[in-house]
Amino acid sequence: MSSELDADVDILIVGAGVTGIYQLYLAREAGYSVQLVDAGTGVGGTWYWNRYPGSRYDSESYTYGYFFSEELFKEWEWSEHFAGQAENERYFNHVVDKFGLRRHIRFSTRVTSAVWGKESSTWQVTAADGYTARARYLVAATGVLSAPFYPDVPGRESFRGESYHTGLWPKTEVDFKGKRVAVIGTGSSGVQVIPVIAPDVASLTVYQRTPNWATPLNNRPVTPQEQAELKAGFASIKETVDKSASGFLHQPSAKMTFDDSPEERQAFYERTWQLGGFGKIISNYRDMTMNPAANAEWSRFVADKIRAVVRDPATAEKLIPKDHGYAGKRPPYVTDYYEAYNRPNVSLIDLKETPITAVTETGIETAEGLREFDIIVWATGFDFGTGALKRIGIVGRDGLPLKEYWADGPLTYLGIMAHHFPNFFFPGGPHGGAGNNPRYNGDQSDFIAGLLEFAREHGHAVIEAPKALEDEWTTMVNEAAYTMSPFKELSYFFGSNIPGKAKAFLLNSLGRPKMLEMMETAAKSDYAGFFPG
Ligand code: N01
Repeated sequence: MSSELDADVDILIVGAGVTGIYQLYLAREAGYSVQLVDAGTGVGGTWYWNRYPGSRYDSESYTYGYFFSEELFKEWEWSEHFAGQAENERYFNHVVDKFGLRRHIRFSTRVTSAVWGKESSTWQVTAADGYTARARYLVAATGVLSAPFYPDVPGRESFRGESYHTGLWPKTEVDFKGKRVAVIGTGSSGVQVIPVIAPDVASLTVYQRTPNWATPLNNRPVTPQEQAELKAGFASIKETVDKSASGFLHQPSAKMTFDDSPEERQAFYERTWQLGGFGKIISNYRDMTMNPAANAEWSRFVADKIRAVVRDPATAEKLIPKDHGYAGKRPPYVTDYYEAYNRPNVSLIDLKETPITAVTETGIETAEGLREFDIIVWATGFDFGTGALKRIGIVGRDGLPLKEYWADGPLTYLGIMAHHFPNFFFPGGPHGGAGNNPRYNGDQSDFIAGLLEFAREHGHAVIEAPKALEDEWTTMVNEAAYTMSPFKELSYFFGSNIPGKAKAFLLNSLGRPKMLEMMETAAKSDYAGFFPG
């Protein structure tokens, strides 16, 4: 090791979330020297940072963990079908300890710059605390929902009470008992936190700009019989998620919306309502997301469910989305969310009617006046997809900053690599997945491991995504954004929630099988074009 450097390794991984941990495992198994760094003080990524009350999976727990070890799958018993943050964090700690990975991880290390050195063909990495490292390969497993977003509200910093962002929740417990609380934002985070804190607080004021189509998560404990079935079913569960378009266990329905009579449709919708999480999209009528008339039918059904729960009709109408149908934005899955609005201590402010004008020392001001609070919860989301990658100061070949290369939106090969950025990989980044993220991200990590192995065997020091392949993938995902994706341009999947951000699609809606097919094609061609010089 060089005397001036803290680490001089084959592979430096940034991020100790689900993807980074798996990439670390693969690197260590392949015999590379490897260092993983993370800004936090513990592992878990999303499940380390988002520790707000109510934070939990809305994908089935056993499909969201790892499948690389049958022993791990069988020994870890998820207590609920949709496990909570604390359990998810325990799981990642268990994985890291079981496979002896912790000693490769350096915490409290926030990377501030990573510069490609042409002469040495290595990355020079620097962190905020002065840490420096050199690595042949740099893997940014920094996640898509890891750069928290605060809206630019005048006076935000002046608030003298407690203030928290759901994505940067403190490790110490926040005491909501008897407090006057504001929650700003009703995305998946806001709608999880609201019903959990509502019974404790003196008052809860929800500031909603746009309502979302929240439907029941239908969570419940995993019974001992189900535990046994999960263990016995490892191979078939793995096969099902591997073959599914989005990496889930839910199976698509064979039917179209208008194949059924209105009565049959109502009965089908009621059955679909009982499914867990994303079952309401995947196992709905096949045309529910892409046929506007079909989408309107299901959206009407959901709107009626909201009206049936929320006792005040005016509040119910405010909670029903009017600017997009179901799945036009990423829908949240909830437990007792709409019920919370029936409590006398919960009120809803519609920001379309009365926008926030300022945050003051004591509260939040809208056109209707000032409301005073003890705690403000900012559930205002993230700079999705590219936010974290653009913040870590990556500078590629010829001094090109990634931020500049992606000014108009990401350009990627399979959501893994970018031309101009040799020996740099970002599994779990933009253009990678749309569905069960750990499955897609794991595929990307496997692809990277295969590519590195090939380069090692054949003596290639530099790997770079060919421009033609990057163009091909970027064009494909951008076209599929309009032909295969239910998400509309108002969704943060197009960057629309961040003022000034280029409007560009940040997911891959082509499906997991297509990505796997293209990976296989690259491997079969011996990664033709990937080794310049
Ligand atoms: O963020 P969001 P999130 N003034 O962007 C509002 C995953 N996740 O953290 O819609 C007032 O969805 C904004 O309003 P609008 C999941 O993928 C998963 O909730 O822009 N309000 C919106 O209501 C999810 O999709 C789970 O009009 C402002 C909210 O803030 C993703 O993370 C749980 C505002 C942001 O919603 C992000 O969810 C939680 C402003 N200036 C999260 N700016 C699981 O269940 C923004 N808002 C696994």
